Amino acid sequence: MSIQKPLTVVERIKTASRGLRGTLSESLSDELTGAIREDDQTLIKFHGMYQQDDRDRREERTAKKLEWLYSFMIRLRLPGGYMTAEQWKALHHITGEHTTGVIKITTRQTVQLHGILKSYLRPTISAFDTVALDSIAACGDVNRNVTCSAHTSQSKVHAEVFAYADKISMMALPKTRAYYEIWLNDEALLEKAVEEDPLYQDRYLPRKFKIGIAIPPDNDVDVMSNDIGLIAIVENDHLLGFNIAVGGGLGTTHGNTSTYPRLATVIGFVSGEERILKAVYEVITIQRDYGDRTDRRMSRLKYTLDRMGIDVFKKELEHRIGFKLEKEKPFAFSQRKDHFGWQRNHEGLWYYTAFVETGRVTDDSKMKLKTALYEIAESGKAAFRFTCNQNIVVADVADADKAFVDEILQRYGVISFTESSGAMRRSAIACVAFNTCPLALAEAQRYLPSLIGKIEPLLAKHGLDKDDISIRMTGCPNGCGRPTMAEIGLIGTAYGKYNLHLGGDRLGLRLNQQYKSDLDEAAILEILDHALDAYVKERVDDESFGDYIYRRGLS
Ligand code: SRM
Ligand code: SF4
Repeated sequence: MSIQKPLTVVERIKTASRGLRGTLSESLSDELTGAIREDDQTLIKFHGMYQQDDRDRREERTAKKLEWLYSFMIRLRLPGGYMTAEQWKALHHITGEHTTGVIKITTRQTVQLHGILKSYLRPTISAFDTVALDSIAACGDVNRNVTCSAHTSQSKVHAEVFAYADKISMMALPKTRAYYEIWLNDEALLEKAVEEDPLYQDRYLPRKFKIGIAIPPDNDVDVMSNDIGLIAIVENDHLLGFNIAVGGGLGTTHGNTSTYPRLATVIGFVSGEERILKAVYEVITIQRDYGDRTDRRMSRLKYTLDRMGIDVFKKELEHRIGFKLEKEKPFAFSQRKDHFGWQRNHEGLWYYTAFVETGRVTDDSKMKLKTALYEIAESGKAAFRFTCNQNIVVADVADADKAFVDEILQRYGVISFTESSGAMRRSAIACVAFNTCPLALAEAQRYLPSLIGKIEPLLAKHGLDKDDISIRMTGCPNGCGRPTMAEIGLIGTAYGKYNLHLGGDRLGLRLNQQYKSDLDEAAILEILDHALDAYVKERVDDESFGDYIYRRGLS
């Protein structure tokens, strides 16, 4: 007789939460602590917030017998990463009030604000609400922010595809009104029955769930890293439908060999809005019903899929949707980097993609990006779009306004910073890591820029300074900066130590492999120096660094 494994603690918290309410209201009114109750720390994620503490100050606070310096991070739900000028102005002011002051663009095309004290959470959410922004389901065991290719100038069907990001996001929102009650003082549910939620029921999903939409030839969303990846199939500027890929996910745990990164597998093609949404919905219900709820390390869709096998999974999906998926259509990606500088779309609107190092929008000695974007927003002459590479597009600028916007970008150093930054630097990604991420083992966004500063002379020495070799760093193996999809991946193992991964491609279609473990900076630089030297001598035609390493193998 097999012994059933117990459900995880998180499962108990979700089902007992009365539609994600828990005791959040009581936690918020407790003035004796800057923290919230333990179970509420799980529930608050479903509302788009995380309890964190300043890790730089832990030791000092502990020595003084003080509570850790708790604060909260808020992540907005922003399907397709789009914001109006009005919304940007509000975001700017909100950031200036009770946060660290930095607007952090994430690798999933939205923004996070850090350092918000408990007492400022409600006012902050309220302020976002006045401009129709929310953080519902930006985190937690639900569908997260739906990403969509950011470069509108690349395709005439962008608007049509982008609309799917919003439709999917709305379809997969939890039905509970808890967010409005707790954060926006809507009338409390009190003793009334909890809202019915046919999709999430009372247990939600076994784990986080992610959906991304790519429009070939761009794969700027790294579509294959998602639980569901939709690849737009476009013929003669007409959207035919989507290839549907399932089971992407990058997180692993050091030392736990059952965990692995996985790229999504394309299982077919689907067309027609109703069918497309139905297919997405039912992939989510399969994960809801078959995902592992006894071990959170093994509960993402990728593991469910590998346990079931692709054929059984597809059969189950077709049974649930009531029609057969068509054979996948051919598609090809040719790039996933951002198109920096000015681009024009088919309607004559202009788009400026600015380089935002590690996604931190702020004013510093390099450029006054935050001031520039605010001045543009105040003029109402542009909207804003975030990219999954942590950059920003100043969007929808009319021909007549281009010079005006350009002058602001010039005046505050945004254009010169974008143009003068090296190719590797501009395509790099680093996750947040210290000082706010509780899971960080090593630095990432605070360190990668200086490491690249040491790699740049090596690139110059080997004549590779114009080559945008992709480098991505994370402070732990959870994969928030998608390091296993880079040509050079650096994954933190301990303070100042990283596993070095090599051999990914530039299109997001091949994972890299671990080459060496626990390297310090000197060792990383030495290995890269040799590898770059060999690459220059032995590469074939226009072979990329990642492809060269992959062909030659790691030794
Ligand atoms: Fe992530 C957890 C930051 C994209 C995989 N991620 C976290 C937390 C919330 C730490 C925590 O659980 O307390 C980090 C907050 C740090 C902070 O202080 O802000 C965090 N993840 C981020 C962001 C902000 C990184 C960035 O610098 O941009 C990205 C926010 C995305 C968003 O807007 O929704 C972010 N995280 C990703 C991605 C990339 C992606 O989705 O394209 C991944 C890999 C893809 C995937 O999901 O497999 C990713 N984050 C994780 C995981 C590992 C999940 C797993 O299946 O094992 C965790 C830990 C967990 O869930 O237990 C995690
Ligand atoms: Fe934190 Fe790890 Fe994600 Fe980096 S990869 S933000 S260190 S959880």
